[in-house]
Amino acid sequence: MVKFSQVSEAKISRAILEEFRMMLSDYAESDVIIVGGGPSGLMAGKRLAESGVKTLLIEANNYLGGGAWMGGFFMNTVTFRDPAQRILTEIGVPYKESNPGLFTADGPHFCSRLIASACDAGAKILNMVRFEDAVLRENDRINGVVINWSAVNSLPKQVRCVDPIAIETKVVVDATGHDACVCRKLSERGLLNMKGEGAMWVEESEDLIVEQTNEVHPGLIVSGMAVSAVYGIPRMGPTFGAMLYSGIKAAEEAKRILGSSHLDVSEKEEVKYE
Ligand code: 48F
Repeated sequence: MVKFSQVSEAKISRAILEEFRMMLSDYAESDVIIVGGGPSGLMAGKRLAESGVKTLLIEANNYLGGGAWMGGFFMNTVTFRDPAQRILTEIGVPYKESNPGLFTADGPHFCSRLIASACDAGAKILNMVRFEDAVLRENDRINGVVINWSAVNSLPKQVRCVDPIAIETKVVVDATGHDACVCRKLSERGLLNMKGEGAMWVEESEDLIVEQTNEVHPGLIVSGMAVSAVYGIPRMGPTFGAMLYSGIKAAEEAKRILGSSHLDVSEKEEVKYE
């Protein structure tokens, strides 16, 4: 029979509080904040954290994986076009070739492996936390994000006005999918032009989305389907290769910006987090 160690309720509560406090305190300043934990955000998080970049991913839902759990039409088989099967091999997802150059995998297996690889690489996650607004500095450069618990939106009106908090970073990645929430906030302020998503055309869409994954505004990179919302690129439906390669390109762009960055966020006091 298994016999668990004797640990009181208070100790369990304190362990949670301490760990979470240390994490949030440490990640109040990071190198990169990725908003959105769908396939493109997770892939970007994996590649950045693997390179030693201090990366925080913010996700409004309690679960990560975005639209990739269910594929299309609530059918949880997801598709990938060549060469995206190479990434499936990299993260350990079994797949089949159903047509030349077209691969299928199980959505839940794909999502869970992708989440695990971002976490294994060292990306930190804040789930049930919603991006509300950008922090802007000189010349409107993005310098952080304003966040609040997602549940705040469901509170009665008299307490819904609870103030959010802001956290700082050198680079933000908008990986919020079709909504492109970060870009939309800048667009509302007249700082960014958004064309809106184009109609479905997979063969055009995938290549263009990866090609156009770039820094859309100083300090802000757009990744995944958010690219389509910004540039008017056709949508693609339930095929996910471009989300992975867009995430990889977003990570490369972020590293390029960090390489040329003269900001001093990481020079501030480091809080130890083990
Ligand atoms: O939608 P999502 O999966 O975006 P993606 O990574 O991939 C798109 C595909 O799933 C699919 C497609 C092509 O294959 O057409 O749709 O570009 O993941 C976006 C994530 O961002 C979260 C949202 O809950 C989802 O998990 N998100 C959206 N708004 C916010 C947010 C917000 N304001 N704050 C935090 N997270």
